[in-house]
Amino acid sequence: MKFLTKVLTTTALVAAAATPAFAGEKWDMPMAYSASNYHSATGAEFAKCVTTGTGGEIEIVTHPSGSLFPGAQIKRAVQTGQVPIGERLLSGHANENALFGFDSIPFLATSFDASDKLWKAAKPSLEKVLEAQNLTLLYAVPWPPQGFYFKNEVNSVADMKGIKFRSYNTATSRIAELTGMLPVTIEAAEISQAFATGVAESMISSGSTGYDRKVWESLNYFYEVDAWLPRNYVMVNSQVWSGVSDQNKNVIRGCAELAEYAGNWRAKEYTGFTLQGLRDGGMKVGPASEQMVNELKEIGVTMTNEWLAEAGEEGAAIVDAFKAMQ
Ligand code: PCA
Repeated sequence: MKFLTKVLTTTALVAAAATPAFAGEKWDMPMAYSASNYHSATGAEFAKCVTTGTGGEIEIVTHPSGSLFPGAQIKRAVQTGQVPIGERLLSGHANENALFGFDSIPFLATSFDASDKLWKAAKPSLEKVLEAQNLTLLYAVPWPPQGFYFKNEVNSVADMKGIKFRSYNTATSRIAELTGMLPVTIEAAEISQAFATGVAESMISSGSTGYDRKVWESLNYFYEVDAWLPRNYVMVNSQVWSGVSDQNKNVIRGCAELAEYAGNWRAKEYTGFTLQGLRDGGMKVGPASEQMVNELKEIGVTMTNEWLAEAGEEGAAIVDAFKAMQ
């Protein structure tokens, strides 16, 4: 007994000596997309930057691929303090408040440059909406332009009728309805299986997500439509944030700015790389037919009007501010 006490005491002393004088806080950071994706890589670097910059006072540990919380639950987990920080697709919340869908309006902002301007126009409104939900925005990074994936060749909206379509937000569900497809909401982490089992047979997304999920195993066509560039964002629980020292807040803000810059750069690099990856996987990658683009643009007008009606004056002000930057 005496011996055991001695061993335990010695072990405790050794353990105490091995840990730094100040035991830092550990922040688990759920992320929804695959570890190999640039959003996740950017998040991992951001985490490292914060851990180093705060001298270990705050250690961020990322959990990609929806391994800690699936995408649809991440915002709630951060809001309620189950985790202090997390990353999510911003437009994934458009069902709560139309303003979140500002970046998924078809054909409003179709390039990285335009998407950057649209983000600048929308950011103050979005920060306000998030703040009212106990969330502080840290940084946001776009996805590459969105195009259509299909199993078979599609040249017009009529060709889409009846196809099972994977959606990821309200805009993608609506586009399916307006093209006569059948929407089913599925997280990116689950799509390879959904396509393999036939639960879905098409989607709108970036070349990046198709590449990450190896969709060439099930699908054959990617049509570059450049419909919009949605955005992921990193949020921190506002109560947790207010408990962070000013010095560490500065470090985190600095790391967030770096992450946003690096993420944007990576998004552009990843666009061409992943489209080539789809080709190498055996897919036909190219622009959509003129007819299909024209028909989708008509649908875009309908969806723009619907969004403006839902998002009210604040939504209209975002679009006006964006247009004034052109
Ligand atoms: N990939 C994400 C959102 C947009 C994108 O390009 C997805 O498909 O879930």
